[in-house]
Amino acid sequence: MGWTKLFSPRLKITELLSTILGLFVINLLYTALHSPRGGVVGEDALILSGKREVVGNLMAAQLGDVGVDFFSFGEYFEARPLITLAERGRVEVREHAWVNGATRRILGLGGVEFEECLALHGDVLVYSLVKLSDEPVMLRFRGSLQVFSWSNPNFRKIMAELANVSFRALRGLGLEASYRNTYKIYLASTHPMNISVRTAEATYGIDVELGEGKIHGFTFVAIGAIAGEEEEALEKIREIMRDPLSVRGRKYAQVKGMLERVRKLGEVKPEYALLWKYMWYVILSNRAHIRRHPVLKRPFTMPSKFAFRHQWLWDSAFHAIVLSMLDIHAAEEELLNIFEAQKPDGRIPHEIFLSKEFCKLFWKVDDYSPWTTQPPVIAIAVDYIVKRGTSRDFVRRAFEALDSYDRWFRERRDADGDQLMAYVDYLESGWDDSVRWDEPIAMFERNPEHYKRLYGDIRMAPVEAVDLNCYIYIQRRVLAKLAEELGLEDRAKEYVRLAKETGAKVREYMWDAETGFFYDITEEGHEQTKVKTPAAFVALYAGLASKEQAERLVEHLLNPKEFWTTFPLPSVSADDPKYDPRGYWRGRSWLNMVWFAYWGLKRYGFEREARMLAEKALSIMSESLSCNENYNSLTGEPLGAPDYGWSTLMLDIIKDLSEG
Ligand SMILES: [Ca+2]
Repeated sequence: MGWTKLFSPRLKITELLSTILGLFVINLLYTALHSPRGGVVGEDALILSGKREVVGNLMAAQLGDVGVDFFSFGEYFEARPLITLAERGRVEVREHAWVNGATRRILGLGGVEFEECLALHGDVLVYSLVKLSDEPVMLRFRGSLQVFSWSNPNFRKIMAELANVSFRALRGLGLEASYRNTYKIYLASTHPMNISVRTAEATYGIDVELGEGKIHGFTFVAIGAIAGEEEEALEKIREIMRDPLSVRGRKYAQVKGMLERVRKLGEVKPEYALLWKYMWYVILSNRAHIRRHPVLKRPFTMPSKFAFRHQWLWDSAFHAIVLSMLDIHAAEEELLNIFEAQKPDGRIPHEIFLSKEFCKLFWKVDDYSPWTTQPPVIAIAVDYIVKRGTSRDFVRRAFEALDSYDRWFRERRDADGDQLMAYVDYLESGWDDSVRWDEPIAMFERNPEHYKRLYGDIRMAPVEAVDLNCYIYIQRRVLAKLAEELGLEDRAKEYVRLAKETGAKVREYMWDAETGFFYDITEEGHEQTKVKTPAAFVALYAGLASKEQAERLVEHLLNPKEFWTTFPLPSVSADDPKYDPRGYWRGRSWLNMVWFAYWGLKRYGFEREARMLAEKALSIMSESLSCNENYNSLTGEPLGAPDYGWSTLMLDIIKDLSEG
């Protein structure tokens, strides 16, 4: 295999020269592209100053002070840190630019200047540090690779056992780790790695001596592979060690290609131009493709490669809505995995894990999906795909999937048969920790046997939620349209009737005239829970509110004491005693709710209010140049996962604002 030659402590001089020449060219390119304030200069370049995150296919990484603080490879492996200096010294960041998905910094370490680059393309990560000063220097690095833990280190050993994880030091090469003998990862370095292996983790130290002159560098590579393709992976490592900048070149080209496609959508308002480009980068970069996965057969979008690394039902519906603006095929793919995962009883599952072992550990279910569903917003995405032009095959496939899904709701989420569906699990609601579920969970805990008799699998007293039933109403309207398109007149009539029934019940039971708001109700007894949340504004989106009800809802929406906070639409009204501006679904703001409210307002003719709402959210996102999972509703601070998929729903709104 010739490992000794490949991983000799120093790169050969010819290789170094080509590296340096490459760096020189790239430096010129940077100088040409990089404006001092980090704005966009080149038409097809996305340049952000100070951004630390890079993503590939299953890989994601985040820069630390020096090196890579955070790294993950699907739901298989992670590292904190992947590579960093063993001893903390004074680090001076002299330049930091993120260009088309790769980072480059000029660092001063104890007076010596280095150029540091991090790039990720596909399942290949390259980190390099090249000395720009003359004096010789000795650097000591350390790093690690661990079994993926989903933020619970206690899971590591269990997962290592469930998935037959192994770590192996390869003489002269570096480290090999294997997950279920299927997904593999290789770590390699230009300088020898001193590796120690434990059950669920490997750690390593690397001594890097860089001699006099400017041509010395250190390169660290991580490559993902699949069983049977180990040789190809090792060959790739050899190639990259010869030409580390090739990975960055491929990343540039990939992102440039994305931005060229986006350009065809036309211009948007100048104040949103940079955010627009960046959010397109986010939604397109979050796409992933897993080989040899029995359910995730097509590419799909991860909500965030930094926190949520598999496919979720309602996230994917939102992703499909955004993707349908640019690429109908990608939007269809987003839903086809989900249709494929549909269970024989009609349930479309909540999520599809990359790791079956993790699903088992978290949900106690021996499958890639748990026993729950998620907010049924797929029909909304299907409607967008149909409107923006799809095939008859897709229409038929979507009708079949949604038809049996709706039947499943009737059979399994409507114990009292009133055509108002119930959430029976807080995670199923998508609003995981919401104040809405505090009382239903307490009710369940007081008498679990009673509820188990009604529903079997259940973790809170059944709630006929306002948003859920608006979604069901819309789903039935969409099903009626699809049936009509397929020439199924009777089915179309049936769904029109079912939609009417659900719609009428939402109006009858969920509206409270005294406070002028829509509330969730308990399934047993139909009592309103009186927790004010933006779920009520979905009634505007669905068109279920009367004109008078809409006016009263808008008063709540525009009230700074309720929903008109710094970042609008907190997940519970700011006058609720449990409101916490940083609380997860207990006061943070989420962009999918802004999207529903925006189109809901427009539907009732509140054009000015819709624009004000969008501008309030967009100004904070533009200012911080962020597309986070959620925001502190009081301060506007970006929270949760960075580069979050459904927050790109704001692309749909930017387009509308720019055309209007
Ligand atoms: Ca019911």
